[in-house]
Amino acid sequence: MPSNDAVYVNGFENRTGRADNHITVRGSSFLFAIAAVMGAAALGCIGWSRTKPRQQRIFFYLCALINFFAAIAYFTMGSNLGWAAIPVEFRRSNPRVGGATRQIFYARYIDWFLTTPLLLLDLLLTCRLPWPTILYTICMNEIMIVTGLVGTLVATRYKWGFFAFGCAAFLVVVYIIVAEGRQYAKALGADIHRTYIICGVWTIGLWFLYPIAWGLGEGGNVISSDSEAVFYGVLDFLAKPVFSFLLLWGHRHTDIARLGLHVRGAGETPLG
Ligand code: RET
Repeated sequence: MPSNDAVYVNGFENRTGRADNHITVRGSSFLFAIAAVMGAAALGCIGWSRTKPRQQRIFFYLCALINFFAAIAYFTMGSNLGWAAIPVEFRRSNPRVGGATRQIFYARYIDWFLTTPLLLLDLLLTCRLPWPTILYTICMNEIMIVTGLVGTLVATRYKWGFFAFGCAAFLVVVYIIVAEGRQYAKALGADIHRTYIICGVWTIGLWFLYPIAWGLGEGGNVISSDSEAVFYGVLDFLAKPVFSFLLLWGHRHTDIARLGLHVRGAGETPLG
């Protein structure tokens, strides 16, 4: 419960202050459930990695890290932590929110800041783009996340300026996945090409829904922060555990040496 007088219901401040309108941790069991799924997915990736020699495990480790970070983020949010009450200037559908505040989960941006570069690494190493392109894409991605976070925390309509910068950076990421990555993947043969296309289409399709969720939630204040949490929760489930499965399944026969990702060649280290 925040220490000031404000009363929050479903993430919206209720200024009537009625006794039944206390802060709820409603939604937390949903968030804990996602945390558990993410944790299980991380363990699954680690377990699966043990079927491969160490030199062949890069994609498994990346996917395990992605899901582990997310498990911690969802545990944080399920515990009703990692959020702040931000004043809202914008309001669309909910007349109660005039001059009020909104529950903003900044914890998810810490998660995204750490996990979206790893997701991109998964994808861009699959098509084996050159490192300068990978670095450039990841930095554009970080601009997208940070401007999204700043936009979320800004109370005035200038938040949409930050959103616009984030969208511009996002379009660069999309361009590299769609145009450059596809060409490189094609050159790596049918198996890797198929894996790249499946995971690339999955990624692009899902990632476009995040700015929509942002516009309806933290940006436009059209949906409550509970609905927003469900929206992002479903997206994160599809973009992390399901993506991990699709990618690792696609790579089940890939020899990492073909991607130039081995250090000394598979099986050549003293410990295998
Ligand atoms: C923001 C707002 C600023 C503009 C854009 C956004 C896009 C965010 C995306 C997030 C993807 C997150 C994933 C999480 C992992 O599961 C920051 C919402 C374009 C694409 C995939």
